[in-house]
Amino acid sequence: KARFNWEDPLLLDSQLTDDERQVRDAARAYCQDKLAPRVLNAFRHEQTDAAIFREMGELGLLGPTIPEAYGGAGLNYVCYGLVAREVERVDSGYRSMMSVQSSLVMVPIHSFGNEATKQKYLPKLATGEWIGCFGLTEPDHGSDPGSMVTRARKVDGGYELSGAKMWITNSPIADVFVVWAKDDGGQIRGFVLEKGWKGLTAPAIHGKVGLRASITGEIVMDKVFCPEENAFPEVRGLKGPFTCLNSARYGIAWGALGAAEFCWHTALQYTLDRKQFGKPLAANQLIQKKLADMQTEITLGLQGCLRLGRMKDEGSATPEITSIMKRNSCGKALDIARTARDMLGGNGISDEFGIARHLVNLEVVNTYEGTHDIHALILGRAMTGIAAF
Ligand code: TGC
Ligand code: FAD
Repeated sequence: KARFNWEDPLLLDSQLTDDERQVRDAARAYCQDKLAPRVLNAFRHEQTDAAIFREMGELGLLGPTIPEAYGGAGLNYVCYGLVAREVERVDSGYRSMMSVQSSLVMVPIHSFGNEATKQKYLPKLATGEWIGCFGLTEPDHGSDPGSMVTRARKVDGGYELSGAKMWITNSPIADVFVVWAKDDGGQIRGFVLEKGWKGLTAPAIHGKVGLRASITGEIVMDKVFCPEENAFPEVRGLKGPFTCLNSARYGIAWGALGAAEFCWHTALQYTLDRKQFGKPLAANQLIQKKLADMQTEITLGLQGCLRLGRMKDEGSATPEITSIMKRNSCGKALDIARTARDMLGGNGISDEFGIARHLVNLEVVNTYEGTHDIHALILGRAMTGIAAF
């Protein structure tokens, strides 16, 4: 007789290959042994530990889908998603650090860079020796990056970049900057800049109430010279940055549910342990309904993520499906974190229990890489043919 597995009702585990399970288990062991013990301090004191990049690099967690010839692990997208889920189970900030490096820096260099650029940057980004960041958002252009005002003026031997990018993960500690700017003809192009180039600075943004373990900053470019070979030769328009976002949004879809799983499991254990009115909180119908809602949304969401991963691996995924999954995972994870916070009562407010940290992190995750509503509009356009942006 089949037995109900409350933690994995649709038996996701059994739908993975042995290799995928191995990657998942290795990532889980690293995250629980090395990241979980650091996160409380990192979040409390807004400290980003750059050593994490090298640790992740050693395990092959940076650019996992990039071919081995360029230093990547050559894994499939399902593995990438499973890793994101494990990292974000500990903290969305750590997943942010990893996914920017992997999807938003290594993917564009691999997809759009010339051979010399790939050889120069990818191996060092894969080991974590170099840290990367991705500059698309500007102070006045977030959901509408097509209106960016950063300019790349053609000069002898290359381009001169001027402008400012805002809310950029990793930028203050980055060695490599993938930035998007409009050329003289008004077309969006991608450029790879390096720390220390004249006119390039990346001041940190302090005082974030979420994602405090992951440093965020600006990118300020005052006539930064970028040689021709560091401009992506072919890609033009928003297709460039959005190709990277398709990969990063997919990782977020898995990751947010990892954070939600942490909140669900913590709320379950807490309500089993804590007694009020002479019985465990878990003995109340209202509590059990909340737990069942969490279980249902996480189970369905993870199954959708796995399906999207398989579609990416077989080449049938579309950006719209990614919007469905990114939007659903973030919105549901945020609801779950809020409910779990409530179920822990006063302790839910303490950073010691991790729930409030996940809650404020997920507020960010629900906003970046396309807000919840922007993804609804992408889907609305796909159904109606009407762009309502
Ligand atoms: P639209 O007309 O829709 O498209 C313009 C061109 O881009 C192409 N395109 C895509 N290509 C590949 N993948 C996708 N997902 C694509 N989406 C669009 C499209 O085919 C078209 O190509 P072409 O050849 O015809 O020119 O452009 P729009 O200006 O109307 O776009 C509107 C909208 C809302 C879809 C878009 O701007 C959007 O998604 N806005 C959200 C902005 C966003 O996601 N920003 C993310 C910044 S990076 C970040 O947040 C990193 S946080 C990371 C972390 O810390 O983990
Ligand atoms: P806005 O675009 O001003 O949106 C504000 C509100 O208006 C939202 O609710 C939005 O849904 C809504 N809205 C906007 N347009 C419409 C419309 N047409 N119809 C209905 N509602 C609308 N960016 C990068 O490029 N690289 C990074 O590494 C990066 N990391 C980040 C890290 C953090 C911690 C944060 C907070 C942000 C990061 N971002 C990054 C930026 C992020 O992608 C943007 O914040 C996001 O795209 C939203 O843009 P915005 O903040 O300008 O909000």
